[in-house]
Amino acid sequence: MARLVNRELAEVNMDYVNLQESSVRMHTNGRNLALPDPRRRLFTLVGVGFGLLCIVQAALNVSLRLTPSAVRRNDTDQQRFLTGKYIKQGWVYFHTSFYFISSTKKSWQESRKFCQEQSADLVIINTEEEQDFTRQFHRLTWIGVHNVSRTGQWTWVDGTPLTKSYWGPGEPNGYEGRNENCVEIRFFDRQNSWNDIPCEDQNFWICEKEAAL
Ligand code: MMA
Ligand code: CA
Repeated sequence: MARLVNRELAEVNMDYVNLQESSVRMHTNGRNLALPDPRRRLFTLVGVGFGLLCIVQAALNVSLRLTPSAVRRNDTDQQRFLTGKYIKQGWVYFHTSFYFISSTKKSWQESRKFCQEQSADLVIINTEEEQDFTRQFHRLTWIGVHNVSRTGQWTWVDGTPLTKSYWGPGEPNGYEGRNENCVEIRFFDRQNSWNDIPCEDQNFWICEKEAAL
């Protein structure tokens, strides 16, 4: 028993002595490192491994932020925010868009500016149902058609030319030589309800924001 203890003590001492010796050796080599070679190698490995993990994590962070699903999530957040805003402000939902029907009057340009400030634009009519929707309010209302640079080219506010139009009888006529370069819903009793009219006139207006819910 006593011998065993002694042997153990001796081994511990030897370890200690070896350790001292090697650190002294390393120190005298001028490298000033306190650990023996195998341990130093282990620490280096752990350090390099950790560094690599950090790089991988950083790369993942960057790439994840650019994935389509992350973009979709941001779009959805944005859409939810806008939807809440439109509902609170009394916009109405029809088919796949929100519409704002004004209760005050403005020029065509000012009306458009109002819509754009709400992330929307003056209404663009793509279907017969939408055309009927715009004339149910029985008011003179601006829609998103104008005569760009007075070339006689009637254009939607998104830049697309008219494919289907709903001009009233005898319209557009540039009445008595006037510059009638904007379009209003005027003959709301009939489906062909559009009239060209000076853009400076004061009218109600309809904004549209597409939002597939
Ligand atoms: C108004 C004006 C014109 C329109 C005619 C239709 C009198 O002028 O709105 O743009 O063409 O009415 O009668
Ligand atoms: Ca006219």
